[in-house]
Amino acid sequence: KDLTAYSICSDARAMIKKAREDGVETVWDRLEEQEPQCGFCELGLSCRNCIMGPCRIDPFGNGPKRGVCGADADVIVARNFGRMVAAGAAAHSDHGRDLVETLHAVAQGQTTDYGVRDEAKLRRIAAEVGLEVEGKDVKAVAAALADQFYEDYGFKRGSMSFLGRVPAKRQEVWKKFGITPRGIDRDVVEMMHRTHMGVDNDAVSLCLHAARLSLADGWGGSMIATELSDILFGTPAPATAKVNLGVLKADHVNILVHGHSPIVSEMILAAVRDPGLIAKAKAAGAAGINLAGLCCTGNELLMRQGIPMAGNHLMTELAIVTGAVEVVVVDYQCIMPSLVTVAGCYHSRIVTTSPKAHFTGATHVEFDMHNARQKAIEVVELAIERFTARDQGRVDIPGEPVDIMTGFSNEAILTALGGSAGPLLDAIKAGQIRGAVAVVGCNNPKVKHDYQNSNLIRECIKRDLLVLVTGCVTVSAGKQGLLMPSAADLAGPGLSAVCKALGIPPVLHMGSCVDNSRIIQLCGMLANALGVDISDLPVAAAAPEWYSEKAATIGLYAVASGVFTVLGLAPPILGSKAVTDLAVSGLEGVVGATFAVEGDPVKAAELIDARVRAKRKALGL
Ligand code: BF8
Ligand code: SF4
Repeated sequence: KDLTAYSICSDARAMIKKAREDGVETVWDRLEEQEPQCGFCELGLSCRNCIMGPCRIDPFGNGPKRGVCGADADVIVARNFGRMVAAGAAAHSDHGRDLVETLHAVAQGQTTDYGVRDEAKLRRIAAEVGLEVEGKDVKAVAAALADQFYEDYGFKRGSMSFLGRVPAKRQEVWKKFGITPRGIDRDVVEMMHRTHMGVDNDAVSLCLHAARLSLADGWGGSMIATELSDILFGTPAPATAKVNLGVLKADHVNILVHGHSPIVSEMILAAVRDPGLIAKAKAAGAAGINLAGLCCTGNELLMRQGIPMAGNHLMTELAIVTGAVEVVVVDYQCIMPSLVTVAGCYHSRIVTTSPKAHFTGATHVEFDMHNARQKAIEVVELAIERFTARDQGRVDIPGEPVDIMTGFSNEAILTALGGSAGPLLDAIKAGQIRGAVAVVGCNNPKVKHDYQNSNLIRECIKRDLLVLVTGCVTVSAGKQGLLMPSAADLAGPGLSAVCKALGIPPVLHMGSCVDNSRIIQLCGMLANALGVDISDLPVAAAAPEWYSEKAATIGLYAVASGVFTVLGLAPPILGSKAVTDLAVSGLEGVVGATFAVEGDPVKAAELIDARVRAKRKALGL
């Protein structure tokens, strides 16, 4: 295949070419080897939940219509989808749990490596969730907040902490259909229970519980991860940074952080700024130490610290192919096991840091609350040692970095608007901004890298729709120049004028994937300000190039919160007409929003535009 078939990005294409020359296998090669992929699995019609199976349902011919236990296509598809959503919620929420544990350790004085960087936010959040803050010192407030969040994970008596952010009308909807989330771990575990052979054998019942558990993530685990990351590491504020593989520096020790949690990456950042280590790097012949991010842990450092982004999901192998990366430090999630193999083709090392995420062949340097600063120093020392083994003749860093603007937390957005959502609502009412669209999620080698992500954004801003990005879409947008105020020239006249007046881009970077919780919180604030439900707002979401279980969970909590969501690739549910009908139409009558599946960015934008038009009309706008 021609290189242009793989990616719209020149840095990606250059490194795919180099990978071939260097004999390095990439994700695209392995996808090709897997093709044709299993049609039963693609449709969600295979089941291996027990060892009377594995079973598969024949969707067309005269083959079996039931598994050995008697489960039909609807039940098998719904069970599989339910487990997918549970896995995604578990991933986000377990990441959030690490932050609760860190806050707890800070409160108990068990760590000096971490602390509370945004005390005002700590106090504000603690008061919001009903805790007494007056006259208490920071450690006491932190202790109480950590305890309260621990309960959100487990056997919660009473309402989960952040459900007060959910508009009253939305809460009524959840109550009516029995999908108010009750506890993060509880709802995830219950899905594992329900999908054991012989428990929940009704597709609608399974799908409703999937919705409930996704809400436990969006308004629970992910939201806790976001808010505690801000409290511990600082609430993001607008800043500029740089993106693409050009952020690597040929004469520097290059360290990449990859994964999701800021707990490890923030310590690596502190270590690369250590004058003693910089001196060591210089003594080893480097001009300095350069840190850049990949994927969501990259987003965490980008949002708060302005650290450059080297790439998104499909760029992770290619970053190593530059030959200029000494160490990739990873925590968890979305880290392809292949990275160890790719690193082995160069002088690079993959350093794993979490007791939850070991990779055979990687260097394991386990981080915990008590040793993190010291371990980060060891990792940087390893990178300096690796620099001395680098073959400069194999180094090729493609392209010039592109400028991006970042840091749009809700706090920052409200500040930019002068303190309240009022001006945003006025612009929406006046039709200057017709609506808002969250374009989020991943890359997937099944579709051309960054094509759908960036073109859907272009189509939305053209239609005066403000775009909010998180996760790997951040990099897709950033590399195309869409995260700079100058991109206002590509927007429709109304959005363009608002952006120019405020000096902001038409595409706002709101963080990592757990930070999609910022977006639903913003939706809740807008709905409350108008006295309506989230499903009444002229808003939508899209995950054009999604690949992960986490993205399925995000999509479902968006829909269950009332936000119409367009997926660029179909989830594995098409083997059940009942589940598919529910997803693309039936849910409208339940939660006031549905999914749509559309891979063409123009058509996807038209679907979103139609939704925005209908919602504006219903609001009398
Ligand atoms: O949580 S966007 S590829 S890195 S899953 Fe993964 Fe997808 Fe990237 Fe972040 Ni989100
Ligand atoms: Fe087959 Fe039923 Fe067991 Fe699934 S749960 S593997 S359909 S027997």
